[in-house]
Formats: sequence, C-alpha cells, structure tokens
Amino acid sequence: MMTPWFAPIIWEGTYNLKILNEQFRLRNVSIGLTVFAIKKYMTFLKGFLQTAERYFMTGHRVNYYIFTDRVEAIPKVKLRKGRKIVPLKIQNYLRWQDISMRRMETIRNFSQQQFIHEVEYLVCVDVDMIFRHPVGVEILSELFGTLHPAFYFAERDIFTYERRPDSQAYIPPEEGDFYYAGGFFGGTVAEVCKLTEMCHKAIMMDKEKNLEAVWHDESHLNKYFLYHKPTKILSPEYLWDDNIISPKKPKIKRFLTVGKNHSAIRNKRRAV
Ligand code: 48C
Repeated sequence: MMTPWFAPIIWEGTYNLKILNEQFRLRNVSIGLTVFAIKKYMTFLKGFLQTAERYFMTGHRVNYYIFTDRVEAIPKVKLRKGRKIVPLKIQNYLRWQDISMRRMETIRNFSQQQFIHEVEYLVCVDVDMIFRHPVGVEILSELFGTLHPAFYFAERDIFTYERRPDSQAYIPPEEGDFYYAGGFFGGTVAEVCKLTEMCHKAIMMDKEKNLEAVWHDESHLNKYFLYHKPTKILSPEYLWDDNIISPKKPKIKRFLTVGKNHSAIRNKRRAV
C-alpha cells in the first residue's frame, strides 16, 4: 500500500472518502480534467463526459478542458453545478503518435498561461475511456501517476521502458520502480507544468536525433517519474483495459478503456 518513498498506493477500501471530501470541500478545491479529442477520437467524448458527470469528483468544482481541432463538434452534455466545459482549439497532427506526444507541449503551455489561474489540480487522461465507478479527491496529491494494467503484476525486466541509451526516455535495465500508464497522471498545476515541460523537451531532443521513444509520451512519463517520484500512485482500478489478460483483476474498474481497435480510428481521414 506504500512505496519505498512513502507514497500511498490507492486501492478501494484503503481510504475514507467522506473524510477526504470534507477536507477538500473545506478548501473549496477546484480540479481541471484535460482531455484531447482530435479527429476521430471526438466520437469518444460524449460517453467520456456523461460518465465523468456521474463519477468524476462529484460535489467538487471541475473544469473540463477539452482540446480539439473541432470545437463545434463538442457534444452538449448537461453539467452539474460548479462544473463547466472549456473548449480549447488546437492544431492536429497527421500521425497519431504526434497527436499523443504533443499533448505534453499543449498541457504545459495552457497550464502556464491559463490553468494556473483557474484550478488547483490537473488530472490528465485519455479520451477513449469511460468512468464506471467514482474517481474522487482520493487521487489528489502534489504529483500522481497510475500503474499500467498490463504490468502491475510484472517484474521490472519486462517493463516496456525505452531501452536505447540515445533516447532521453532511456531507463537502464537495473533501474525502474513501476510501469506507469500514459493515460492518467496529474497533480498540482505547478507540478504538472514541470512534468509536461520536461517531457516535451525530451521528446523534442529525441526528435532532433530522429528518435521516437518506443511508447511515445508514456516512455517519457516513465522516465520522469523515475527521477521525480510521484507523491501518490493510483492502482489499476483507475485505468483498466479488459483486453488485457491479467492474472488478477482489481475489485472495481473505475475508469475503463473503450477504444478497442486503435488502427480502425487512427490516422484515418475524417469522414467527409
Ligand atoms: O485525440 C486523439 N486523436 C488521435 O487521432 C489520436 C490520439 N488522440 C488522443 O491521444 C486521445 O485523447 C487518445 O486517448 C490519446 C492517445 N491514447 C490512445 O490512443 C489509447 N488510449 C492508448
């Protein structure tokens, strides 16, 4: 339940949400949820938002920061009190790898210019997901990452870290704490700003050398968390994928992958 550096690992039953909600309500906490819905991934946004309204940070102030190339396509979803949708138009990229990696640059830029003035915490997630159980203030901390569902039972030597020494995401064979998922991380705006800045710089240094880390932004996130330990770690309850054959499944799956067949929706021209 605790890492060697005393960061709690969050599982169902290890915390009292009533107490935590009271603490965060007293602080009138505000949370920004960043999500990218570019090109075909816009199809996931309605289910994402509807289930977020039901399960994400219920009772607290939430800004949904929706980054998209098609602001007019953002679905109308009825929101509870204290919650709002903030459409943010950004350019798209041809390759899905670039769309995924450029999220670091975009989150960094908007954190510095806008989010720092609007919310206290940022939660940065993938869009091809739905919420199925409550995801609340138990996740909030200075800096948090999520154990990747495919590796939380695995030994370090099969973690799919970047292993080429030339890449900025390189992790040597004898190093590494956990394998973190690229689809769910966050923290205070200041900490997320530092994380996304470092990851973006690393991605661009690799690009200079015509290098692209094996799992793109996720590789750089794992490198960052190795040398900047998260203050809280979310169990795979917080990012589950039923396509993964796993020796044990978590008691509850709070946030579930729905994007099954990536190739079918990636790199396709938008339907005219
Ligand atoms: O918004 C898009 N559009 C794309 O064409 C490709 C990726 N993306 C964003 O990047 C979505 O927010 C995706 O969730 C994220 C990359 N993550 C995935 O594709 C799977 N969840 C691994």
